[in-house]
Amino acid sequence: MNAFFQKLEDAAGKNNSRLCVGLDPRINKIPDPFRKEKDPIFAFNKAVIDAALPHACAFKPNLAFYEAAGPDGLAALKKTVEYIPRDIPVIADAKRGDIGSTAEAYAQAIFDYYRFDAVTLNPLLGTDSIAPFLKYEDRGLFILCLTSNPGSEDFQLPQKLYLSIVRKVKEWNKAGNCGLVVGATKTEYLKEIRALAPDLCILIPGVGAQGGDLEKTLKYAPDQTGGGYIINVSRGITEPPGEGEFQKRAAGAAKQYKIRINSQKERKA
Ligand code: OMP
Repeated sequence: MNAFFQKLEDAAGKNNSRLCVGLDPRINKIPDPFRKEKDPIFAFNKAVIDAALPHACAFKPNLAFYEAAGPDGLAALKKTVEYIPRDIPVIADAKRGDIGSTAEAYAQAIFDYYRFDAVTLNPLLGTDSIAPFLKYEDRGLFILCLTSNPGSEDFQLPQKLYLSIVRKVKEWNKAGNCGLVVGATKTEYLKEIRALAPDLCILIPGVGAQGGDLEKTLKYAPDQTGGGYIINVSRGITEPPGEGEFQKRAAGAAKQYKIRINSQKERKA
């Protein structure tokens, strides 16, 4: 197992959790006490991280939300990556995909400057767009396979493009640094994806705000050893339901997701 996936498995074991917490700060949704701080995005993220840390195996900031806030947002992103304890992996949700020479710069930004442990990538531009990332053999690359949004029906489902992607990712995975992204709203396709890729780790977003089915997801997500998947929840934790103190609600939401994931695991065992 490469260094990133080993770190992910160690964190999952230590916290008994396959929950990845998405850090997607929407500036107009940040609660008041944090919004008044000098660095509202970082103050908010810090509160979410502290609350969710005992229940998480990874964090996944989506770069769009930081880019939307300009230079301050990017500074907050850097501070956020540095704040997360080193034994918990941090995944850059960047969905990068460009010609090789540009992909080179994207890879440097994500792995050398921000020092993320892993990244999400869009495979549409093919092998040379992924190659600069593949060179980072100790990191993780989660390649979009079948996404959670309605638009996945335009290109990914026709002619079963998602299965061609799985086959290509298996070719790319010589260093063991590749995984897949499959939306939790697409559980009916998860069984065939898992059958074709029994060993690849699958990052599964779409539970919570997008209404993905956690129970059905967990039926097919695990590999033969019971591992090899993580479930991402962003708004379900960063915009937790209920009234009262934010951090308590965020911790409660993360704990509940962890328990729900684990109870399905136990039922299957
Ligand atoms: P919530 O819907 O708030 O839980 O957020 C989901 C997060 O996962 C967002 O950052 C999305 O951009 C990301 N995501 C999807 O929702 N669907 C996908 O198919 C892939 C991703 C992703 O790559 O993480």
